[in-house]
Amino acid sequence: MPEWRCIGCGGPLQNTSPDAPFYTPKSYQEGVPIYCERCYKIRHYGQIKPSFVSERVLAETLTLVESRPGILLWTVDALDFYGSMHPDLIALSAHKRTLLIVNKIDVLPKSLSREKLRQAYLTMAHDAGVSVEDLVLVSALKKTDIDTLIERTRLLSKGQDVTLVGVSNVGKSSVLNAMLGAQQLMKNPITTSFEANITQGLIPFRLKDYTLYDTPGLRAKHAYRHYLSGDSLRRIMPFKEIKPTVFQTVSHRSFFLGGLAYLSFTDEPTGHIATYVANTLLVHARLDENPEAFYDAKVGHLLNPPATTDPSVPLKRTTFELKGAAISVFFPGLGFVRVWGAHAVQVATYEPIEPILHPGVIG
Ligand SMILES: Nc1nc2c(ncn2[C@@H]2O[C@H](COP(=O)(O)OP(=O)(O)OP(=O)(O)O)[C@@H](O)[C@H]2O)c(=O)[nH]1
Ligand SMILES: [Mg+2]
Repeated sequence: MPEWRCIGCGGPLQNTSPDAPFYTPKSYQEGVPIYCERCYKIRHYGQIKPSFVSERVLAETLTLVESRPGILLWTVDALDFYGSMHPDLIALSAHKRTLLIVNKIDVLPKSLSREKLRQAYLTMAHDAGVSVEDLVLVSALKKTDIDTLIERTRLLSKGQDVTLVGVSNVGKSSVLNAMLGAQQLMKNPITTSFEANITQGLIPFRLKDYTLYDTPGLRAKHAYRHYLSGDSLRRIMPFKEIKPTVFQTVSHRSFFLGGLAYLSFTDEPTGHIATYVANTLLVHARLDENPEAFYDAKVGHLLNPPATTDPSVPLKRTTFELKGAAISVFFPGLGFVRVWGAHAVQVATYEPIEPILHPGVIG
């Protein structure tokens, strides 16, 4: 029997041990696509079972992709560019032709100009050390610009293999489903979910001009999404267009992104900010230059997520000198806060998470 893999997640199917990974009660039939039980439960009941993919399997997948000729479609999340970065992919992009897909463009405010966004992402990619030959803004959810993506992919691949890569949850499988759907080939064959680590192995699709592969997402331990699941994860994920919250003054104030991070300003009579995070992540503003005690008392309750049941992760503080510039503070996994006219800000984040200062995508 040739290699028998689940069409939804790419895991190696077996029909002998119901409690072992990638079980199906069905039998092998040549050319018949079959889903493992885990995929079946995600697709029909939204029940998420743990991932079976180890760091070793992820590393082996990358080594395989690196060793074969072909191009990369590196998919990143439009709101979460820095949470979508990964050192192994930055290194891979240096010697593989790479088309950067900025997905989930539907969650950014519609008022932002496409051309300015394109330039801003090219600058962010360049500054992060990513080598890209081309960049396409898409929404797999709304099927925006999927035809453009298909055409650019065809031009860049010249018949060679095409592999979707990226950290978990950026929408690689959704992009692949959208590409297949736009060519009337198959309707959503690959399993997707708002939870992380859904795809479990390489999933090949032989198309007219090239073979297109989905891959398991790499783990982004430098981003909030890695530390949350269930309802808490759902609260930080934007499912529709975000409405920025504007605060006209920052003077002596602290701003809490749920209970996950905060920004604190001293005397800044001219400063103001706008927060670009999921609408469901409530931003709490407080006239208080010393937010630590308030945070400690309210985290998990008024300031949530995290829920009280989530693992507790200590915070660290970083101070940025802003000198009045218009700049964005990025919180990998959450989004960003645009700051205008402030001279300094103290930022508290989960300890493994590095806040990043960059001009970003807002003018
Ligand atoms: N708003 C929005 N959500 C999207 C879009 N594309 C994907 N999503 C959502 O993002 C989540 C993750 O999508 P997947 O396609 O499973 O992501 P993945 O990168 O394949 O994840 P892994 O298989 O775990 O690596 C799901 O909830 C999708 O519905 C998009 O264009 N816009
Ligand atoms: Mg996937």
